[in-house]
Amino acid sequence: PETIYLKDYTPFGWQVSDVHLTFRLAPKSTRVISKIHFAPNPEAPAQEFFLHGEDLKLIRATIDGVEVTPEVTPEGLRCAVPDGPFLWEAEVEIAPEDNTALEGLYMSSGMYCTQCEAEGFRKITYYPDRPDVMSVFSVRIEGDLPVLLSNGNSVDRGEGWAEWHDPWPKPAYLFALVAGDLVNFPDRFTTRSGKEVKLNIWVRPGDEGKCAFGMEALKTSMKWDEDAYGREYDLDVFNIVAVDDFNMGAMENKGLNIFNSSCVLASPETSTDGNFERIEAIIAHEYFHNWTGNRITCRDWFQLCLKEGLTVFRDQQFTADVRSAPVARIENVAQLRARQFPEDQGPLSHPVRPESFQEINNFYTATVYEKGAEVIGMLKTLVGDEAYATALNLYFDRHDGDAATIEDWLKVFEDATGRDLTQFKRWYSQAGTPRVEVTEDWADGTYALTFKQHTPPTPGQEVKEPQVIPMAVGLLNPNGDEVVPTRVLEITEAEQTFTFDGLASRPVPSINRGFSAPVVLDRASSREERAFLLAHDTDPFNRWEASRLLARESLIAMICEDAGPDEAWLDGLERLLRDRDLDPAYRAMMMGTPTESELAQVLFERGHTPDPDAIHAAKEVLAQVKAERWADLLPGLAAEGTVDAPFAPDAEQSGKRALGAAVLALTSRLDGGKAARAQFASADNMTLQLSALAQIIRVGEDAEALAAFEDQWRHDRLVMDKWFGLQVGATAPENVVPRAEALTRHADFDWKNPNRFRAVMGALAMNHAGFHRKDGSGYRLLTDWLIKLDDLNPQTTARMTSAFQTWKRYDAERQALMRAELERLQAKPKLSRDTGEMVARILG
Ligand code: BAL
Ligand code: ZN
Repeated sequence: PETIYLKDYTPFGWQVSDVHLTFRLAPKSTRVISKIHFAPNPEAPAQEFFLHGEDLKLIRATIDGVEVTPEVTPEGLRCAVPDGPFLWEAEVEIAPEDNTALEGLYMSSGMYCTQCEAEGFRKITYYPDRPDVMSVFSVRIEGDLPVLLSNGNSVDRGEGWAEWHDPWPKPAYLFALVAGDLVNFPDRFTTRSGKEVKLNIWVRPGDEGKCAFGMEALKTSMKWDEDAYGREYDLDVFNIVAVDDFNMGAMENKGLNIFNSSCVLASPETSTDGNFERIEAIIAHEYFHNWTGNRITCRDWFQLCLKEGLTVFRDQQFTADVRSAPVARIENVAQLRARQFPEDQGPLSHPVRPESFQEINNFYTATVYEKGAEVIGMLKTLVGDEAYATALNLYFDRHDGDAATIEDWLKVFEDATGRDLTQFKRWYSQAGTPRVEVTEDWADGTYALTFKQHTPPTPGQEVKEPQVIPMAVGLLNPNGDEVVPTRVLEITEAEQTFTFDGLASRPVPSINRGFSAPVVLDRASSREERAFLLAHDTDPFNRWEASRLLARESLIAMICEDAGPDEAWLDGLERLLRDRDLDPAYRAMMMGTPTESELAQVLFERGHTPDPDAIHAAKEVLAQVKAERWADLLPGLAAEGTVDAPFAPDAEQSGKRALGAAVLALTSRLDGGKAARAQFASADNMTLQLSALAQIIRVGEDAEALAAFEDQWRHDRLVMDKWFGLQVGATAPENVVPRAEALTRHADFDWKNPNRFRAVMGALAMNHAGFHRKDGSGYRLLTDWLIKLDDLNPQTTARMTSAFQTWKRYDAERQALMRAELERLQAKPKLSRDTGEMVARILG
């Protein structure tokens, strides 16, 4: 397959002023008629006229009304064209019902829908399918279905047809069409300048009762973007559609967002608090794209982080504002460490702005999204809130209607602040997680902190230059009082020292407060110091971090030295758990421990070969010790974790339920699951029902509860995804593969549905000790199914190969088993470009 390079960017040779599309819908033979006005692009070099097109049957094509016979290839068509402006008309036939890749126009449960980002539009008609070609679209849909939707504003409609017009020029990846037997959940929003906007959430009949939360989240997001960024909505209508078969979470098509139904439908009975929080964030994210992504889009796909990093940053700010800021920050960092760090520290490592790819779908990654957001957070920290706001206003003013680049983005900050961001830009070009070694000095009232930064080599990048690292630091005196409040140290050198004068005693530093930079800190600190920070740090993130490090080191000592759990840490944690002034959500987080995968990574970095069974066993012992040690404390905490009010999915109630769930996980180790069974029987919301079921599964005698759950929920696909996933995710390591295997034979294992496939296979890959069974059965089962899915859905298959990205951490036998499975996948006849690229990168 061809590799595409950022350095080869060339503008398209023509501009497109307007596009008229007519769709005559039929499952096996949809006709798409396009009329497109092209005019030579004065900014572009001379080139042949090439339109992208894949899996299309060309019926006819004309230029200025005269029939032409283009040269058609599997990737598109070439044609001789006039020197000046011309009208291109083409009619193609496509078969949405046969489109299992879920890219382009496809069918899901009888409804037509589209997914065009990144390069799906070329499966709809011949077109310059690249984000820098922006045009005004008019669409006519003809089909025997009650609801026919496309982007923009409704122009007119009648029985079996509808016409739409989107006045805002857009690239083809933001095109969308939906047609089906849908019902809507309507509302309205008045923008701050008084414009009335109709809002709709479109769902399959029967799902109307699951729209209210999403609608509230949408209205809150619209208001927040006005208040926080001064951005108003710009069409008469905003439509959201829920679709069952969807590769991603959701898609920001202009005026017609399409959502994986799991990311928009919610009710207390069927959704957990985690689902509610995620749905709120995704609705916000897609809505915020209207400005950061749609009004200002990307010049090319290498600039993906321009819209994704910024929009994730904005949705994280939103969540921090509408929920608890410290809890949100801890969740974001935990997510970054769980998903982005392994990517950045393994064979799939790539810069936030990649410089080459074979298949762009493989770069919708945690690095582009989450590290991309961290980079913007650092920029904001460096320039300050006010300058950030000025720069963003300049960005919107200067680039509205543009397909922009990272250079454009950084230039607005340079122009707004006078700063030179040349060195900062390395965050976009250098892959890998920087490691920062910290040493300190104390003499005559002066305290010195020395930082040495180093980024290990990553594929294709052996040598790294120093980056700009905003390091937020505070100092505490030995009594626990803060003597130097948070100060941002700007590290720019490979090694750099910062001093603090006039201190009465040697301070205890709190470093990288709020996780001001996405780096790994290497600092030799004592247990006592961490316990001190756990008790006294004023920065809630670092207080949590102190507990995390204590937990991690305790577990590592248990694994490597046969030590018992760290008593001092457990005492410190207990004091904190007893502190009723602390938010229950925060205390629930404090009760968490590092994931097994994270422990494996730390062991690997320290020169040990991680043993997944030993890691799992240590976590089990630790949980048992906590349960026994805190037997008296747990009932009180359980009471604090009980909600005595009608269900609300807000931060306060969900924090309490999170504490309740953390307590139940310990209690069930003392009572054999009795409390969990009682909670399961009486639960009137999914959060309680599922946290109870998880403990019942963990304890072991779960057949009755699983059957009852299935009986209760077999009609609900989204709830059944939880049922499929949990019994693989929560069971003992030795049961994981047999259970996953048995579930693939369940009548409702609809493996062509990405959510269902991910429920089982994702849970298998995420269960560390279960997936890494020494006999290789976990690797084999996953690969069997990836081989099967690749023919139908390359995108989802390719994403799931990342389960193998950490293969070099493990012992020689496991490495050989994983390599063999990757090679088996690689040898599959007709392996997709998506999966082929991923496997080759993982194998290195
Ligand atoms: N643009 C793809 C889905 C999302 O990031 O919102
Ligand atoms: Zn996005």
